[in-house]
Amino acid sequence: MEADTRDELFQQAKSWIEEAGEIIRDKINDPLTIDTKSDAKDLVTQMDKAIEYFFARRIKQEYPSHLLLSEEGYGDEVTSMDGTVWIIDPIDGTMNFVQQKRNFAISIGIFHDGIGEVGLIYNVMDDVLYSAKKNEGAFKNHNKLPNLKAQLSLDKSVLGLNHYWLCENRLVEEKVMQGLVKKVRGTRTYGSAALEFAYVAEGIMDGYLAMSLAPWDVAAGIVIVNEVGGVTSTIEGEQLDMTRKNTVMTCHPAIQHEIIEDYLKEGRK
Ligand code: 2AM
Ligand code: CA
Ligand code: CA
Ligand code: CA
Repeated sequence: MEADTRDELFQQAKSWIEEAGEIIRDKINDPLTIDTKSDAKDLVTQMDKAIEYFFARRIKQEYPSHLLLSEEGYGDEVTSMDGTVWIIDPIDGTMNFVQQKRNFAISIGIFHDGIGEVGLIYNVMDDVLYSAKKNEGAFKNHNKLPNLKAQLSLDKSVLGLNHYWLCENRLVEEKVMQGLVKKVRGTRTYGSAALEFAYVAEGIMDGYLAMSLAPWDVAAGIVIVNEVGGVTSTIEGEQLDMTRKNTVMTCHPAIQHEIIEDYLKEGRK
């Protein structure tokens, strides 16, 4: 993608994300209609849908040739990453939105022919925007984020993990996760995958692992983390497939190999 096209898309997405954030803040104390999706803990509100619709309408009008890959049904059926694809989660951390009225984000990644060009993660209630353009660094509001620190060992790392890692799965049965959480300095759970990516980019967490995330949970985060020297892959070390769900690990490059080879990889020694 040409640099001026990337700039234009970035400016447009930034102005829309700020506008959408203002709508959410204005209505944060309005009564909520809360529905469930795949199970009783998988929540969606009318705000998730309204904000996604806000973006879908604008993108279709302004960029009719672009595709939208998004969570709540106003997007396109995206089966390939050819062309320009906006990957949007209107509210990432819906449970936090419902329970806490904070700690949620709007996440926008713009990919072109499979390459992440623009990433925006907006912590709406704190009015903090994490952003990046490919090859131009990452920012927290107007401040450029420094590259991740030069050195890091796993025993000094803080990892983002959620409770799903405690439930029945191969890594718990084989006592792998127990080994990993004992090895690291600490673990944290924030409840918004997008914000956890942003915190890895900011260097206040060193990694974040998730068992199953959709493209809209990770698209913006991948671009932002990449710009400060972080890396993102599946928990087996493979590249993510942006057309479907993946296991995900984003982290400081110094700990990636050890976590995958010594802990997560199927059939590790
Ligand atoms: P969401 O709030 O947009 O649904 C919570 O740990 C994180 O995982 C959030 O980023 C949440 O995104 C995401 N997530 C992905 N799939 C989920 C599911 N089926 N149920 C709840 N959260 C899910
Ligand atoms: Ca959801
Ligand atoms: Ca999400
Ligand atoms: Ca969502």
